[in-house]
Amino acid sequence: MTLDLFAATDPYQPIAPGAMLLHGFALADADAILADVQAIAARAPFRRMFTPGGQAMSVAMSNCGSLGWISDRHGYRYVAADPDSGQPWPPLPPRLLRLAGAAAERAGFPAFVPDACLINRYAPGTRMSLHQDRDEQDFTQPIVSVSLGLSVTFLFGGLARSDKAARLTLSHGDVLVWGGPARLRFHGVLPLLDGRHPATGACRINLTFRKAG
Ligand code: MD3
Ligand code: FE
Repeated sequence: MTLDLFAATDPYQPIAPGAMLLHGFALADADAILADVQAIAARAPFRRMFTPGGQAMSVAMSNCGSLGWISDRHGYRYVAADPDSGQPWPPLPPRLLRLAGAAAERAGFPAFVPDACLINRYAPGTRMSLHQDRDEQDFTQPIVSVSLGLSVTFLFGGLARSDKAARLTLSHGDVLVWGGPARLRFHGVLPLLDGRHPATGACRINLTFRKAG
């Protein structure tokens, strides 16, 4: 047998029970996804939402799908219409539905059909503090996240806020799937560093696909 000194490490790695990093899984679709995001943002523009405490979040957000996540002084929740326009959120493009389903299946969650896609846009300096995603109805459903553009340091903690968080770099085309025992882990991202990416310019785009209703 010959030793393969150039063997690549497996691009699809479990990072915790129930959590899988699919490195580069969305790379081939990246430009098409970004075109979809632009079309969505033309109808449901990115905006900074307010926390229930009255602080503007630093991340700019939009949504597509039959439900969209919002935050305002009344709290966090999913709604069928964009509060800025009164119109339904733009539909989830079939390409995005297929990508999210394929990633979930690859990570061991077959038959994932999201009804909500939250789109986060990070400018340099923008961060997301440690939180849990618990506004969805059914925690047996996974969450699929797609990272595009500038890389960021992602923090993944445990089930208690005080658990020490591990760090992971998320780069253009990476897909993360969180389900099972990882579904309620605390997570966040460090402030985005200055930079430019050929696909997005000076920003990072993250899409999270959820079965919210
Ligand atoms: C771990 N977004 O939108 S994506 C969020 O990069 C959110 O924009 C971050 O956290 C971002 O809620 C992180 C990775 C991610 C998404 C959902 C998770 C990790 C998760 C849900 C449970 C556990
Ligand atoms: Fe989250």
